[in-house]
Amino acid sequence: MLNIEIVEGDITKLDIDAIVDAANNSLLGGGGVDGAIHSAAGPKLLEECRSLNGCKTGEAKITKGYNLPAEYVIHTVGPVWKGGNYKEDELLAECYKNCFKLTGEYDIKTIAFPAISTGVYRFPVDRATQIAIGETKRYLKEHTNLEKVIFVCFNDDVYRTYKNYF
Ligand code: AR6
Repeated sequence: MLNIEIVEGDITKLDIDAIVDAANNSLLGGGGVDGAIHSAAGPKLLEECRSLNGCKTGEAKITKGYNLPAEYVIHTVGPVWKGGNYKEDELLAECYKNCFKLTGEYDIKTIAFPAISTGVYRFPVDRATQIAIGETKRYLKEHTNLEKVIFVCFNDDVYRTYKNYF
C-alpha cells in the first residue's frame, strides 16, 4: 500500500506529525523506546505525562513532542505477553486502533510506530507484526486523514518480519 513505509532506525529522529511511544501504565517513562523518547523530548514531556494519571493497557493518550522533531507523542500501553490467553492480541489491536483514533482528532497526517510490546513486554514479533499491519490497513481503508504511516524497526529481526508480512 502506498502510504505505509517500513524503515530501520530510531523513532526519536523523525520529523513528522506524531510518533508513538510504547509506554507503561504509569506513563512516567521507562526503558526501550519509551526511555529514548523521554530523553530526546526533555523533562517537559514527563511533566505533561504526570498530569495524565496513567493509561490503561490498550488505550492511548497524546502529548506535545517538546524537544523532539515530532509535534506530538501518542503514548500507548501494549500488553505484556503471557502466553496468548490473556487477550494479548485484542489489547495490542486496541493500541493501534486508539492511536489511529487520536490521529483523526488531532489532524495528524503522518505517524510513526515502534513495534509495540515486542521488546520488554515479549510479545512474539511475528504475531505483533500481523496485528500492526492488519490494523493499519483497516484504518487506511476506512479513513483519509493519514498520508503516511511509518513502522520504525530498531533491529534486523523486526525489520525482516515487517518486510515479510507487508
Ligand atoms: N526507535 C524505534 N524503536 C525502538 C527504539 C527507538 N529508539 N528503542 C527501542 N525500540 P520496548 P515494549 C524498539 O521494550 O515491549 C519500557 O520500559 C525495540 O527494539 O521499548 O512495549 C516501557 O516503559 C522493540 O522492537 O517496548 C514499558 O515498561 C520495540 O521498540 C515497556 O518497556 C518495543 O520495545 C514496554 O515494553
